[in-house]
Amino acid sequence: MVPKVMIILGSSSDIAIAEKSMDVLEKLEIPYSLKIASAHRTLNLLREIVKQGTDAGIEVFIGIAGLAAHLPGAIAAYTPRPVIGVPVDVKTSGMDALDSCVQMPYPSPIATVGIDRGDNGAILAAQFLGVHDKEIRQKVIELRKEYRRKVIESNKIVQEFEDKKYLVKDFLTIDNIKIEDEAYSIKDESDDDVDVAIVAGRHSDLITAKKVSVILDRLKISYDMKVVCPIRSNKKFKDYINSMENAKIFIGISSNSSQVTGALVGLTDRPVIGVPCINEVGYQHILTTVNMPPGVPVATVGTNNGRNAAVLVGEILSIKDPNITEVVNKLKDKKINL
Ligand code: AIR
Repeated sequence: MVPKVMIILGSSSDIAIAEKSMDVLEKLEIPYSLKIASAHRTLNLLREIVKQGTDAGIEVFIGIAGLAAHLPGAIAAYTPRPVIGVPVDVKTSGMDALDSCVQMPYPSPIATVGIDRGDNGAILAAQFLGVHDKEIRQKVIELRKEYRRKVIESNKIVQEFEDKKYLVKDFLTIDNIKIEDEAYSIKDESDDDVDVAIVAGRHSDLITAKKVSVILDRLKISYDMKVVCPIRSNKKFKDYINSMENAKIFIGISSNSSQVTGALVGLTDRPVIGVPCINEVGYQHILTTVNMPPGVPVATVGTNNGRNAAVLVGEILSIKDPNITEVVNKLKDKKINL
């Protein structure tokens, strides 16, 4: 049997993080492979694993590594399939590994998740597969509901503080709140659907959004684009995301506290790609985009790297599209330039 996902570790010392990925994939009943191959110590082995895996039909790769974590990048060099990077905290709190994964040059994006977030790496892989497979998509939706239920149920802890005399006077208890159901459900497709919805938080982020659209045009992938901020125009933001409910992939572009991607993951079960931007004082916002809690991954690409966000879309869609596979392969081999 050819697994759908291949997890590659830089070392056996990364196994605890890989176990988080395995637990999710077991739960979602997605077959996977687990290999150890270092980009620095065993590059030839890595190349063989990735090439043979791709040829056999692996659809998504997850690279897990610490320190100068060039493993996911090295995987991306040998496959047109999407590569997810999980940076591991070995030294410098994992910041070295994070930058090694996320700050990739065009046209080799790594869909980076938070430091040590093997669970989110696997959920993201399932979301990528779910773009082409309704059964997997439905399983991700159920998993998201489980995370949601856990948060709501955790409010029970408040009742334990019965000796706090001012707290017990609170009129608002979670049991009394009517909670609107999260709008995750699979809708019928129509001819008007676009593949990608691009959301920029403010007009100055359009410089980065434009880079996404130029490459998507060249890859012949349909999209819609909107500038809307979830904090300043909350209703408009929600209405727009709902109107795009059949988009296969969302791209959020923002700086500061990365509220765009944070809000997007709450409103869709689809993969969300995050492009952190540099704000007016020159501070880049990778951490506020990438370090998402378990259950809600954001596939983060490098700062201002709209072009890599578009290539990542191409890679996700390439899973079932030989034409896009051919273009991505040529692009990576420098046989064409988009
Ligand atoms: N690593 C291995 N080859 C290249 C890199 N960056 C990473 C491993 C692990 C860390 O280095 O992914 O997180 C330490 O590896 P080890 O084998 O010395 O424990």
